[in-house]
Amino acid sequence: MNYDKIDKKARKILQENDRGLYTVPTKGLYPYQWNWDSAFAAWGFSSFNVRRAWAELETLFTGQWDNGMVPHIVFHKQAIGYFPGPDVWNLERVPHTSGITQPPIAATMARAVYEADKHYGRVHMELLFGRLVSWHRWFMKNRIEDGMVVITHPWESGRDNAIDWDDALANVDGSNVGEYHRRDTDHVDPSMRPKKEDYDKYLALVQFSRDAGYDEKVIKSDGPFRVGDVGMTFLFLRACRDLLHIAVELDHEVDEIEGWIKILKKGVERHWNEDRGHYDSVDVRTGQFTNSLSCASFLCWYAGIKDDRMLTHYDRIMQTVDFGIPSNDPDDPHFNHLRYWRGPVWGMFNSLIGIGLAETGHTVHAERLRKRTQKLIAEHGFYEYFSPLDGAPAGGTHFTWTAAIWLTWAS
Ligand code: 9WN
Repeated sequence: MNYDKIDKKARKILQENDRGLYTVPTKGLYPYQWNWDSAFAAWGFSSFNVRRAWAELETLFTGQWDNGMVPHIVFHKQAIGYFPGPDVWNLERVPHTSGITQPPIAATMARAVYEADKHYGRVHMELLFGRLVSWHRWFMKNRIEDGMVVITHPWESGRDNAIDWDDALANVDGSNVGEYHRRDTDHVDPSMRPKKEDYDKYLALVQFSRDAGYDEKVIKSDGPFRVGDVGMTFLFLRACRDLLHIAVELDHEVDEIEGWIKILKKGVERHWNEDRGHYDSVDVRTGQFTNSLSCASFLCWYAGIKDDRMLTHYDRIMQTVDFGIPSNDPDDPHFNHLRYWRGPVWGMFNSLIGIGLAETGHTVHAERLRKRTQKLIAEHGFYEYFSPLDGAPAGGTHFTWTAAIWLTWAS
């Protein structure tokens, strides 16, 4: 296979999705700047245009709120084709944003961009550092319970309709949200997207937060959905470690960040579901585990946790499917190989799991995952996600983060 051609195609996708100073995840389906997609985009750009990579991160932080929160979408410019848009979130600030956050991987990707060219990146890293610290401080102040990162909306996890959230969503009433027109199913086969009953609940949660004036105290005391997301905890722990590394490099205070890492390591222990023998999310309203083994549980290594207990599950799952790692355990009765976060394999998730495996000494596992992901993308294209059973492409096409991880990790 001629990888030069595919490399070129990957760069072309980033350029096509480039809106000047930010990148859309893909044309049509997602016409705005998404938080963690942009962090992946910056990583991708860093392989051939470091300058553009910094612009991506800096534009994302123009959406940062005064309290430090970095929203999951920044609506720089009105676009059709996506629901819910800025009018639904109803926030006064400019640029318009959504009112929830997303996995905080920006510090991790900023470190990667910085390391691609330290000479050029030094001043950019200096400027972004304080903003990253204030976002992380927002998490520590508002979203940590028992050391776990709590999400208040499934969209915050980045794994919207994961099986993990099913039980917790039973507490959300979606029956009074009124009429609305979804746009995602205009672009993608509805059988590959969340169901209507899920969307009703997503909207009910948006309306709840909006009516609460996005007040974190009210959301914590009265919010109908609050889950300690194992993926968020691992990614945030990783990001805090990267932030610490940056702080040392730039000669900044480290005590506060070291304190965060200590707390999050305790959270990792709380995520261990002894009965099922794997890391799991926790419904903090009830204290119950979600009893769901998803791709997020395998981020333990990326978070720097040296834990061979997860390898047994990893090996079993990889033997069951052709292309791992699926977003949910195929042995789960709710597994669906094409429905979004309930089974499909996501290249960007593989890159994080693979890096974690390599860093913790599981080099054979890591290399196998990288090679399988390479084959998946080379043979099927730069799709949003794929069936783990046969690699069939699904969701959006010409996808930014799939192109980004091809350039930085998979190829
Ligand atoms: C809601 C953009 C985003 C990703 C998420 C993915 C999906 C949005 C949606 O697309 O979520 O934020 O409308 O489905 O689940 O991880 O950031 O690619």
